[in-house]
Amino acid sequence: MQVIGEKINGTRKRVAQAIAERDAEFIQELAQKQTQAGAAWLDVNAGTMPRQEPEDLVWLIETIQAVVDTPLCLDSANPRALEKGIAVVNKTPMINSISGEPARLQNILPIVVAHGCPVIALALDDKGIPQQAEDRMVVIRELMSRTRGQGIEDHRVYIDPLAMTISTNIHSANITLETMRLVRREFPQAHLTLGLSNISFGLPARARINRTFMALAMQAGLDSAIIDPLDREMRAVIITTTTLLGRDRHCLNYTRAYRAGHLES
Ligand code: THG
Repeated sequence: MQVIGEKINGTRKRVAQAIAERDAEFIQELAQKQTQAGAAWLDVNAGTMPRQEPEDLVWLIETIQAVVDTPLCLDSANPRALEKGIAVVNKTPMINSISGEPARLQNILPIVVAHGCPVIALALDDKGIPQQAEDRMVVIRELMSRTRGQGIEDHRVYIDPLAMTISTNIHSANITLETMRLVRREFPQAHLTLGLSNISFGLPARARINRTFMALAMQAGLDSAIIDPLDREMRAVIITTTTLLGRDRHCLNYTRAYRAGHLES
């Protein structure tokens, strides 16, 4: 499981405040803690104010890179912000994201190609997020034909079938899981990722829903996720599920994690 740390996100109130006040210490602590907890990537979202976003993203990147060398996942739909961000990164970043929206494909795919970035591809287009798994596959097929057409190998694409909250549609998790199974069959070399915490928006005890959904999603093929790396129980779920799915010979990783104290509450 490649963990993409979700915490540096300008749509979170406390992070928006830190960005506005140029509170480097707060951001740097989030970067260090997520890195120590094993995040392979750090998602960086500067918020959605179009005038501010490019310079805020650049400030976030430089602030983070002053304390960690974890590669970044630039979370923006704004090509200008992505270009400015890519100009200051130390390591090739993941681009979060392209989608089937024509403008986004047209403006962001060339950036991905020019810089050789791994890229997240969202199962949505200008008509929104399809309600049925088969219709999300239609969008995903179009995206894969575009990335392939640009010479991007499938293993550099992280398909995001989209996790929407179950609080407004009780079938939401099922649709996402079904889409993932279809993706796994049709695009076995591509990665699957999710903004997994979206699944629990609007409900109490969100972490419990997120952790249980992780186990289900891993069985459906999830191999990467934008999550809170500081959730120790989530980490235990990931380790245990990996073992249960037969990807841990002799349960070696599980017993090692136990001895390291990762499986204690
Ligand atoms: N797909 C892709 N990128 C994404 C999303 C996606 N980026 C943004 C989002 N969705 C994933 N990131 C988050 C970040 C935070 C939360 C949910 C998704 C969140 N945070 C809570 C809060 O801020 O109150 C609680 C967590 C906390 O406090 O640490 O819910 O779907 N490609």
